[in-house]
Amino acid sequence: MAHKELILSPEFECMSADEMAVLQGEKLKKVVKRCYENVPFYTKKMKDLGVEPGDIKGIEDIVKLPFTTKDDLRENYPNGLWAAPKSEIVRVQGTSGTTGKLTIVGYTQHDVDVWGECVGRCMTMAGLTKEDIVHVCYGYGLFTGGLGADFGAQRLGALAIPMSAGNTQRQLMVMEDLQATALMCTPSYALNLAESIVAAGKQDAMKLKVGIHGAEPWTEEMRKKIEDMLGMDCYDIYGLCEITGPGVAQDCQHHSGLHIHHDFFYPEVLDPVTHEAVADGELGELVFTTLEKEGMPLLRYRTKDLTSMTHEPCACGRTSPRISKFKGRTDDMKVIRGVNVFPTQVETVLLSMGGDISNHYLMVVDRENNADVLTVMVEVNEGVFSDEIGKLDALKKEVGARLKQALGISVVVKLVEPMTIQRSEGKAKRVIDNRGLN
Ligand code: DLL
Repeated sequence: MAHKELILSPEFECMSADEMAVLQGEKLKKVVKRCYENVPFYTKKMKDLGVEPGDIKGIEDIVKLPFTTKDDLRENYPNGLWAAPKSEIVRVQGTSGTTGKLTIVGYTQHDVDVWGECVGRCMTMAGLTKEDIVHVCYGYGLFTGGLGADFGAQRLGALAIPMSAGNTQRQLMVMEDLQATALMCTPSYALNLAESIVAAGKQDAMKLKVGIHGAEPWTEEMRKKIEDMLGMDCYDIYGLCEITGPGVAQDCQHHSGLHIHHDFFYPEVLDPVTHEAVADGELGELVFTTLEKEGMPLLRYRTKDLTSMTHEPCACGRTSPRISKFKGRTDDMKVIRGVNVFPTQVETVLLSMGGDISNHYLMVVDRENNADVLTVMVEVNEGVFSDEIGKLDALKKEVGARLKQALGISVVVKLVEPMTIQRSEGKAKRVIDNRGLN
């Protein structure tokens, strides 16, 4: 695309590898000392491993440090991992999950500023400037999506419209009246909004040119779909509340992987079982160490997100490592009859079929007579049901055959009428597992 690259903080985003390693090493020494001296959990973990802050001399020593898991966060709920006095904490954010114990993360003002810098870099990567009007439908609240987007817009001086999700007609009205140029929301909600905009015949009335979507896995096919429906360029933004929120990484205009802001978050991609680093290009679990956080710094936090990393230079000029689009989380991978299945695989098949197949699907896993059964419910266009029966059957067979080829297991396909599957306003629910495992 003919587009001048914009880089918000080139001194860091384009820093040479050698200089970056020195900077990361200095930051790591500080953050390890902070954890060791202020967080009893880390003092004990490091003592158990026989490691002291003085053993950390550079970034390569990161492998000496202990891991941190989601369970560690739960066990230290709500503030057992904070490394700053309460008076220095200016806000908390949390996980978007609605079940189980929340994960609460405390931020100092400096943490909030760094977060804004990261989202600001991402928005700049997507070509946004202070002239832009950003319609934000990520939820505002404990979930980091809404406020994160807002902090990024503030960093740029752009105008943020703090909508949160819901009430689609009102969303469309505000988007049109304020002539929003960018949309920030989950990809599933973007699709939901796109369908409403098309149904209302409002494509030409909207001025959207950029979409920044994340918080859930989505495929290239989904990106193309949203781009085609709304005539905008879509970007994939990644983050998690434990590390900062959105803004940990995002793809640039070359769309060849997500650039990690590695001056703030040091990434490792590890084999989830052996915990050894995997080679560039190989799939593994993403693990982060926050290099500058004050409120709740984390050492080697195991995200459960599966990706691969590359250190190859990118045409945009940024020198940061890039991670591939996420395949899913270790915990939304379903093992069905011994085969690993991700919702993103189903999405790729369905969205590439087009035609009468819509973009909405739901996977249901059951256990019948001791065997796993995967049912994929797929919405099809209205017309298919009124056509002769043969067409419906043929379509069902074709979807089944394509899914079987992609997943390696046979699937029960249920074609359902439009609007049968619940629309998402935040993170879409793609799988219902009725097997009662774990
Ligand atoms: O989802 C933060 C966020 C908000 C990211 C808005 C992007 C946009 P949590 O609720 O803590 O935080 O959920 C984090 O969501 O570990 C991934 O499994 C998943 N996730 C986030 N972004 C992406 C993405 C926010 N771009 C968890 N692609 C993470 C795939 C993503 N999965």
